[in-house]
Amino acid sequence: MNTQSIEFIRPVKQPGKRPATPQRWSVEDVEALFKLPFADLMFRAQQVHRENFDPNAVQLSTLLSIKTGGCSEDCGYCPQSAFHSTGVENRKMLDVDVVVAAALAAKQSGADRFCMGAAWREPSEEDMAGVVEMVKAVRGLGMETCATLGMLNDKQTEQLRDAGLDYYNHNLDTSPEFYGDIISTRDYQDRLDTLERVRKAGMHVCSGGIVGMGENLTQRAGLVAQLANLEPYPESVPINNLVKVEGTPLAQTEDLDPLDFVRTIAAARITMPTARVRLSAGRQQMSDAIQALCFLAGANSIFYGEQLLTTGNPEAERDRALLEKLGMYPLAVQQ
Ligand code: SAM
Ligand code: DTB
Ligand code: SF4
Repeated sequence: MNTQSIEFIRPVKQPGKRPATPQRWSVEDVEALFKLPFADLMFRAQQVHRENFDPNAVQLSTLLSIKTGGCSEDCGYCPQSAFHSTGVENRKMLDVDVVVAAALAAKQSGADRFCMGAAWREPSEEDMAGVVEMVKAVRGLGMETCATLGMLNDKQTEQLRDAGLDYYNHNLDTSPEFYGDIISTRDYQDRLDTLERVRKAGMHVCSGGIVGMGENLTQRAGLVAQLANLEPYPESVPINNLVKVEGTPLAQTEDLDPLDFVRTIAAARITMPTARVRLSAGRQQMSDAIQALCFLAGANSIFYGEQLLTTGNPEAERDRALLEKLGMYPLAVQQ
């Protein structure tokens, strides 16, 4: 056996170091990754993954929708937009004790991070008071906290940081070129500005996107390049496969070839070596085999629990069985 390859595949269990000068990626560079023979792409992704992480440990985040539906944005994929009739019931912000009970149940089920999502364009002052209480209480349970509340101003990022929020999720969603086909009520720069504020306040950035919305390969590569060129790139990168919800403008979009989804994960891993790449929405529609390929491609995080925000996710028991079958384990167990 070639000893050099053994050197390459030794897992490093303490990720977190980042290259002093991160590599800049052109859209063409990322496109070239997508066009590699599948085995070559997977090999490169595995090399990068194993240089930076224990390849068998998976981080588990549980999501809760703390405010559902009736959103004033027109995101074409989203069942919670007031522009689309999807049958999602509008629900006002949950009480703190309901959120804490859900977080505790998630912790007991094995999750290490709890992510609170709200169908807002941006939170109001009153909304922020409630969220701050939730973040403090969930942190008090010893879990990592994440929130996704829409656009934020400077004061709000500081409030969240002071409450102890570990991660703020705000997705770029797609490439700048395709963005206008999907959303018209806020622009790409608004998203970049919010990410910048989150970074400046000192919180970890969670930002990714959705594939399978009808974008072409260049546009898919464009999303990955945008994320990879953020300085620094996000600590957490959710890659969602579009969940097609009846009543949304994207409900009839043609399915993305599952291997192209796997390639997107691999490209994210190669271009953002120390990021946690999350195999996010769309797992309920995915076979175990494709999910296993995603882990091989460098995904090392999932949403864990029966529900995403308004749509379904695999049962926790099924996920535990899948991880066991693959010889993988939750990060919380490994620590
Ligand atoms: N309203 C806030 C915002 O948009 O920033 C936070 C919640 S929003 C639902 C969070 C993210 O969920 C979106 O940015 C999008 O990437 C993802 N998402 C929403 N609907 C989806 C769908 N049908 N399929 C896949 N991902 C979806
Ligand atoms: C992310 O990138 N995906 C999650 C989370 N961040 C907030 C949301 C997925 C939502 C899927 C559709 C739904 O359940 O409403
Ligand atoms: Fe609103 Fe967020 Fe859905 Fe867009 S993705 S419609 S901002 S809840």
